[in-house]
Amino acid sequence: MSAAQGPQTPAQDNAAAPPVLVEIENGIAWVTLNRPNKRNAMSPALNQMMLDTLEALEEDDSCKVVVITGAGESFSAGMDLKEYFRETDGKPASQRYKVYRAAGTWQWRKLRFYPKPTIAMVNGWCFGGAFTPLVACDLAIAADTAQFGLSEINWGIIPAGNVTKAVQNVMNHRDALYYIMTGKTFTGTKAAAMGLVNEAVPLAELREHTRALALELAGKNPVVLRQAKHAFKNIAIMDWDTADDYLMAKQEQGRFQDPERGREQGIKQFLDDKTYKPGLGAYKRGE
Ligand code: ACO
Ligand code: V55
Repeated sequence: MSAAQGPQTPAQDNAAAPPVLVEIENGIAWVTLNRPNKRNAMSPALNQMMLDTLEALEEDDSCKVVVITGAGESFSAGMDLKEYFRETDGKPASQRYKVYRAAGTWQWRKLRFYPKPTIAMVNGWCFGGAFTPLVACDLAIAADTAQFGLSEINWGIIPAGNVTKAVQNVMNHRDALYYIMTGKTFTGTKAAAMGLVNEAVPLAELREHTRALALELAGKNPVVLRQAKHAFKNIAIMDWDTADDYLMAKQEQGRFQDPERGREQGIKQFLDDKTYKPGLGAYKRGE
């Protein structure tokens, strides 16, 4: 399947519907987890299709930005307790771990260092395993009414599947342990206040708001965007000296990789042409 082609499929709600829908509009790939009857719980089939979808969009020049959201009233109710856990419980560890690893392959291995900007658009329920792709996306916008929860404790497991690692990356120590240990839900508004998402907006404005952000990113130099996000994520584990050297090297690498020579355009348009001020906006691309 090419994620980028085909008719724009409206959200379907039957067992035969594909578990992921993709619609490309003005450079934005809207990727929808599509098991609304199961609150978009992540099944092995959904995980495989998300991986295929992200791989196809990676090579698709019509996709500049990826938005991940959920069909219906849920973003995602986490891992599918029936298909992902119960139905694999009886299998040998080798087979079980293959299924588990396939989830992580798209949820964080692929997504954290995705070459294009990624936005999680949290339209509703967001539980447990859904925190992994949520945090692995560069940015996140939630409906103020969305409900989040690290519900693992409620059914007797710890947040695995790298949920705990994801949470540690973006939540503070007290908040993270509070929600890991209580399993209580919290709203999109609270998620924004804690910095788990960038912003919470009314549900009716969620798509427009996300679209505006995505279009802003789609208009920026894609090479520099990729370098900037990868650098930010990579330096997390470096000391100052190593980070300094890495960032300098990354910056120099970018100059070789950037076909539009953004840095030179930026300097020229400011110093010579006097057509813009870098402090107040971007240089004109395609000059
Ligand atoms: N796994 C499997 N099936 C699920 C899941 C899930 N995570 N979440 C919802 N479903 C299914 C239900 O079993 C039900 O299926 P059925 O219609 O075949 O009986 C259907 O989706 C609808 O679910 P309801 O519970 O009826 O929906 P409601 O809107 O009342 O509640 C809510 C939504 C709060 C999201 C509830 O479904 C829920 O608590 N889901 C589990 C959330 C969770 O804790 N997920 C695990 C996180 S931990 C982890 O991911 C490792
Ligand atoms: C969890 C999540 C997983 C997984 C195993 O949070 C456990 C529980 C995101 O994937 O593979």
